[in-house]
Amino acid sequence: MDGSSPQDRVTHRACHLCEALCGLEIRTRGDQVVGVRGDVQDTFSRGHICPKAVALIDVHHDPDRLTEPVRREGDQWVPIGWDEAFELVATRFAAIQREHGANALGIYLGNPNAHHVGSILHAPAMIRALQTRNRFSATSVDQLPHHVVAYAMYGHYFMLPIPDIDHTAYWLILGANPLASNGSLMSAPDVAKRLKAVGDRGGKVVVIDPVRTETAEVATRHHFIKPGTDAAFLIALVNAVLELGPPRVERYGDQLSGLDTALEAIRAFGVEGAAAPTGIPVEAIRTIASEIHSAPSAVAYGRIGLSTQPFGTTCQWLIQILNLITGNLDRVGGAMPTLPAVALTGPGTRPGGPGSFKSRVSQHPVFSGELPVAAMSEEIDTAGEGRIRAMLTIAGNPVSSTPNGRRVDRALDSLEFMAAIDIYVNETTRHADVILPPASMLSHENYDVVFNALAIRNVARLNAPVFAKPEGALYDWEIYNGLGAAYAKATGTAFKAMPAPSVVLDGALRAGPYGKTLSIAALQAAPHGVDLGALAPSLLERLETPDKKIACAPEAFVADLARVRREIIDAAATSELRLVGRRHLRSNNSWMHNAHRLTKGPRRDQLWIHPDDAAKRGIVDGNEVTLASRVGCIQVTAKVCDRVMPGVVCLPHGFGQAREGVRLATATALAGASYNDVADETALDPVSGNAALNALPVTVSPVTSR
Ligand SMILES: Nc1nc2c(c(=O)[nH]1)N[C@H]1C(S)=C(S)[C@@H](COP(=O)(O)OP(=O)(O)OC[C@H]3O[C@@H](n4cnc5c(=O)[nH]c(N)nc54)[C@H](O)[C@@H]3O)O[C@H]1N2
Ligand SMILES: Nc1nc2c(c(=O)[nH]1)N[C@H]1C(S)=C(S)[C@@H](COP(=O)(O)OP(=O)(O)OC[C@H]3O[C@@H](n4cnc5c(=O)[nH]c(N)nc54)[C@H](O)[C@@H]3O)O[C@H]1N2
Ligand code: SF4
Ligand SMILES: [Mo]
Repeated sequence: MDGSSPQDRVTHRACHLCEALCGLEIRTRGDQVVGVRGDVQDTFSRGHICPKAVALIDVHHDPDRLTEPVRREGDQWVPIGWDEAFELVATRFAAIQREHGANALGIYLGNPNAHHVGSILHAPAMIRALQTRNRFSATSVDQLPHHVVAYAMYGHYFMLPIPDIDHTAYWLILGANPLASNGSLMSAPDVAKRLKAVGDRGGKVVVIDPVRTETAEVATRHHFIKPGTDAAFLIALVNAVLELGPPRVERYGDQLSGLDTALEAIRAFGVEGAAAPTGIPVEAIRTIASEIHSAPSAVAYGRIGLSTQPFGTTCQWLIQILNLITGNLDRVGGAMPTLPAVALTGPGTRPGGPGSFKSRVSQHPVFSGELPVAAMSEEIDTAGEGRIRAMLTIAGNPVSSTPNGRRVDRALDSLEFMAAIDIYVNETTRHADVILPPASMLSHENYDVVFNALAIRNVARLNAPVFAKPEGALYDWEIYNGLGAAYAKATGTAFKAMPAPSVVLDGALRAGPYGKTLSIAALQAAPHGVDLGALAPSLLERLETPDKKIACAPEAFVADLARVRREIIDAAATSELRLVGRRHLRSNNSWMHNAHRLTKGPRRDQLWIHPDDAAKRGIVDGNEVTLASRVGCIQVTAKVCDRVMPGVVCLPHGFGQAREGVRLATATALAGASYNDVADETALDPVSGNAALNALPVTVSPVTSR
């Protein structure tokens, strides 16, 4: 497809776009990328690739991608020098903080930060230097419940047991669609092949989802579940497992605390009572229980559909309990923590944990130094001491990615000053006064600190830059150093610039568990990656709880069962529709719609609605409809189909770039509206503060022509 020529240069490098860690072979001619394909020699991905990686060509060559710092003057963007840009941002931040207090500055970090070594290792120092406690990130519209559960049960927010899908005999998937997303908190190139292999070994894959997803279609079985009722389903399932025999917890010896307390609280619900509101027949739940009970190994895994709903933390806790009582926690074929080359747990790392304060306006919980992003707009638009008056966004698009996007939009517009470290003028950064764009990712050296640590094998890979950094451009970490220094100067504080990522990384590798053999040089000598072996049980010796035991019954989780009873089990049945999300192989959250290669072809922005629900409302396929929630409404196109269960409508997030001032030629021409313009910022999982983007009550009605 790429018409290669002998003069082409080939660089091998892993893709940074999603969590799957695919090795790429990138072909260039001069300063042009002419082809991207899978690196068949990659020790982990063995040539697997998806359409997003090929679209890196579009992103790199995108005429809308910023290549120099810009300052907004009216509706114009004027190029400025780096020193001027740093000084401007630093002096404005400093002045606003002097006038209104240190917390008048807010910071939001988006998802791409987790994929870039120069952000994950280097941003924290600059952020600390900026002295504000008003910090937010995409974590609280994503995986925060996993961290809260890991901290409470295992003593470290990053001690996340990863499903051992290559060895399991039974994979129960709840609220995840790895065939579209390529997996999350489970880095696994080519999930489709690995999922099929479960069946080929005689195992089973069972999917629990309100939508018959691509994953559901290839699974052994799929059960529709009423959105937001998974906590009840998991309680029923745990109880059904306990009916088959005592908990199989011998392997944990005396390293369990609170198991009886947890199980007693769960038993109080029974199987039938808990199953009733889920829409899944009790016999089906008993079947799953006996399959898990008799399988040589099994693992339950829940992602976005479980984390971003009103019971995110309780769902993730119950998944741990289920894996534990079936003896599958910390076992081959079950769920095990990784042992990454750059340690994210253990000595010298930050264990996380609840904050010592609550959010100012709504008293939301703070975890690991971050406030829930659902509270960001109210922290900006609510008057009073401690109100945010200036913002810095770093590789984040909260207008499209966080709840009540229109309120976020208005809040950002009301700021005294905003700066963004970003590559585009998009829905969010259009509100900035200054944008600081890092050089194209293809000119960075990269190492996946986070996703190597979440992979289904222990792997490591250093990714060479494809191009030299263009003259005058800066890497992300150089921007943090520049801004940190300028801020220190403006405030008379101290800032110590960080050395290049390769230096920090080399130290981290040498200090890590494979430090005797792994270093930058060793990784450079292995351009297709290093396999460090299959996951192995290690949780028990690595527990960081004070008593070195698994805490099975954290008080806040057990207490939340009362809410499960009140809001799921005892709730009166309603006929209201519930909105859930979906991803497509050709999307990447909200920011790749300017890539022509991903947006051509059929529309992917429609609202899926069940034929019965459509008929009741007089809606036919292709109709324009109004989707409304407590916070507002959007107009979308209906696609009538039975891939959603009755009572459920399904819409992808990340559309709706067509807003005034956005400079994305391809994206703004697309149809579609933003899911998060109806997502409700007051709907969240109160235990963690994670936004409840899914299972949202909505109404759908035809748009009547006037
Ligand atoms: N309704 C709904 N909402 C959701 C979700 C959902 O399932 N449903 N999913 C949630 C999840 S899981 C996540 S992770 C969040 C993501 O939330 P965000 O991270 O806030 O949003 P993204 O769409 O990933 O936007 C990434 C931003 O980074 C910029 N960017 C891209 N590459 C680079 C780079 O190399 N350097 C810099 N500096 N900037 C770059 C882009 O221009 C864009 O502004 O969205 C969440 N929102
Ligand atoms: N192509 C593509 N890949 C991506 C991304 C992308 O935007 N596009 N984003 C990346 C990111 S940042 C992340 S975090 C991962 C996420 O990866 P996944 O967790 O696999 O996310 P989704 O594909 O959104 O799948 C979520 C599923 O939850 C279901 N669901 C919604 N509500 C409920 C509920 O109440 N109960 C149950 N049981 N299910 C429910 C939805 O129907 C959907 O099928 O994907 C990553 N990979
Ligand atoms: S699956 Fe993910 S890592 Fe692999 S090529 Fe696609 S976007 Fe990149
Ligand atoms: Mo995410």
